[in-house]
Amino acid sequence: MEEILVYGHRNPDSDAICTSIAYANLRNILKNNERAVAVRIGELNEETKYALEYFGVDNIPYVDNVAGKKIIMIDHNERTQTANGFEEAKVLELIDHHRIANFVTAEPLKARVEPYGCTSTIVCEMYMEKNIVPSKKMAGMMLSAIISDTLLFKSPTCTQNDIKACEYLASIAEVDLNKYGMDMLKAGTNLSKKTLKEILNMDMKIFELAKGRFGIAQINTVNEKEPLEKKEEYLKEISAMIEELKLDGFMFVITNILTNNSVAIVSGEKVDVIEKAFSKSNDSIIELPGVVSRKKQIVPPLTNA
Ligand SMILES: [Mn+2]
Repeated sequence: MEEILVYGHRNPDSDAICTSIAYANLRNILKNNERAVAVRIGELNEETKYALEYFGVDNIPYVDNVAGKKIIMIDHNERTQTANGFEEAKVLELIDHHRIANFVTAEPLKARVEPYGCTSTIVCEMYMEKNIVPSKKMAGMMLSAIISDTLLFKSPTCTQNDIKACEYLASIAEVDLNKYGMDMLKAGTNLSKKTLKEILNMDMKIFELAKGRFGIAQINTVNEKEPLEKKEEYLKEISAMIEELKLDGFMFVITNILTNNSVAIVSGEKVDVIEKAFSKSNDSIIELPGVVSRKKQIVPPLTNA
């Protein structure tokens, strides 16, 4: 049987992983002449591990290169965020909730893009359109992705569709959204086993903007003082990444999931562009009060700057 790889972006988060699992499941329920296989192109973070363990879902295989494969892209479309060998793959479908940028395919494709808070909300609606009730496990995957991307509905990216889908999924999965959501988000703030370099790469995306190539990494925390105490060490690692990835600027955004404020450690030749987008840095630090969403509150001002 022909295999179709379903995968989310590099440095995968819960949306990239859990939505790939839920969508591969839906494809397999609907079609039987091909087999959709959810795969990942990076390591699971602690939050996603928590979600998979809680709902008893197996980890998915790691794939290094998608050349020659049929693929379905989830939760991303930018070239810098997708798999190696993308140019030699056949893109069947795209399901996403990000801006469209640097996305070129050789052939026509099916695309479903909505300005929702999470890709799983789109996939949940696809289940509903086909009159398929997701299993408890799949409902658990989708609601975990929605909680993660919307920070339990607190992100400005969150829409009524996300809340409605998440509440519907919680009724199937039989979880208390607030209790499970906080436990899952907190699991993601556990960085004790990680090196600084790993922390910076956990959720780092590269954006090609008019003014240059910017790396934006984001972590969730319940106490931003801890990472800020290691600022000088982080700046050293960031310099190495700027060199290695040929970046013009870098923002390391530390988001407090209890207060919903962020603070960023910034660096690079074009730090002035970052300052123009937000505010002057003080000793490589920019305060970002009320900012929790990279997609809606960081990338657009940086693009405009
Ligand atoms: Mn997402």
